[in-house]
Amino acid sequence: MISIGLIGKTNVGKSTFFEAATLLDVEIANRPFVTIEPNIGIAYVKNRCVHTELNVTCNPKNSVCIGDYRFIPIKLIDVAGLIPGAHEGRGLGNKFLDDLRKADVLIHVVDISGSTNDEGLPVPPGTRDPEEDIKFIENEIDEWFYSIIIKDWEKFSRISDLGGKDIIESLLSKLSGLSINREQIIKTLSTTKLENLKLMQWTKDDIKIFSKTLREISKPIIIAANKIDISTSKKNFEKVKSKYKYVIPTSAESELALRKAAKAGIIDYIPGESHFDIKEKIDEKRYKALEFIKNNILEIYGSTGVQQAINTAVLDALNQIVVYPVEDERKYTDKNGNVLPDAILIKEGSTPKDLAAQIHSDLAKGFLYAIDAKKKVRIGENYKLKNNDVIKIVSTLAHG
Ligand SMILES: Nc1nc2c(ncn2[C@@H]2O[C@H](COP(=O)(O)OP(=O)(O)O)[C@@H](O)[C@H]2O)c(=O)[nH]1
Ligand SMILES: [Mg+2]
Repeated sequence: MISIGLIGKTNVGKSTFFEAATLLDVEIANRPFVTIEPNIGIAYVKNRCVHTELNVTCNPKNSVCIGDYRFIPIKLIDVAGLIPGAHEGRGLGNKFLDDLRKADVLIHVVDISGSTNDEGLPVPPGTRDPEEDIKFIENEIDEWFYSIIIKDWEKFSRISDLGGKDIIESLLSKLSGLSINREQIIKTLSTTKLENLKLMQWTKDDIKIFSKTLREISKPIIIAANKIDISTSKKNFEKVKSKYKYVIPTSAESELALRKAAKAGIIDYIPGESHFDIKEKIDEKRYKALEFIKNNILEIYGSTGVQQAINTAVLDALNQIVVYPVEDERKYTDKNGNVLPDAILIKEGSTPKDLAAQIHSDLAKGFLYAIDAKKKVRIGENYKLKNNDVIKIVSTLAHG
């Protein structure tokens, strides 16, 4: 399952973001996981459910359907607050870095209002330049990557080169604890043009550039410009948004308030939407709080941004699409008759065989061909899956 690490210094709203994103008042039928640690929870990618196209009613199993949207579980890790020097073990540095290893993508929660100083203490809004936080966190993570890669480099490179080993294989095993795959190493080597050099020939600068590029490729950072509801935020957000690839304005506190109100039955609200409806008579104070969110966040930014940050992390930065495997291509069901039971996140550019492998290794081993259930045609081995494809896999080895 895809893991997102929530990073940032103290007091920026990481735990609020975590609580909001993991609060979904529904049960998933076959949840194949339990919460192991308090800082790990299940959040969801939101994608228009293919049932809306096929005019059927779905019976989700591995995900949930709310209105027109499928919510697909991913792991969210609330990483311990970071302070400068964490890569050298300062503060909760080591715990922080352990949590980070498991993440495929990072959401950096920034207090964009500038009301938290470098040590994570409250200061008047507008005092702190949030861009400093963006730079410092990026630098901490890059330094950490570099420290892992440079460690024992001389010995490592000698053993690899003199042993005639493939440099991709060597790097892959050196970096095995960091959730890094072969493809990311290959991409990093070609981006940095180091692919034809022996490891022993790499200079310190080569290693530095390799580390930084690998970090960018293997753990991209989405910036959640949080506390966007505070008046000093807009100016800071405008300044930062053009400088970084992914910057999403968020109000974690507002998203938490809306999800709690929805859970209590006070409003109708689908996470990530630009509107909500008040269902029952509420007191003046509550009404004002909801009006504030409507006028100052939803109507200006289109949503509270929490769902959008997660979607951007998974669908844009990690390039995932959603595909629905089925056993019966006419009824779009599994073998128990559940319509569109599973929504699978898979990398864009994947083939039906990749999909089979992701579901079960046996299914891939015995792979014969696949059927596009929407068009009722056979698709070849080189077919590139598209978002919201419904696919039947025909294999000599069944699974389950
Ligand atoms: N105004 C505003 N305050 C927020 C927002 N998100 C979190 N906070 C507040 O910021 C403080 C720190 O939040 P917390 O989630 O504990 O931060 P963490 O230390 O990064 O986990 C708390 O008082 C939150 O209520 C937001 O979107 N807007
Ligand atoms: Mg916290």
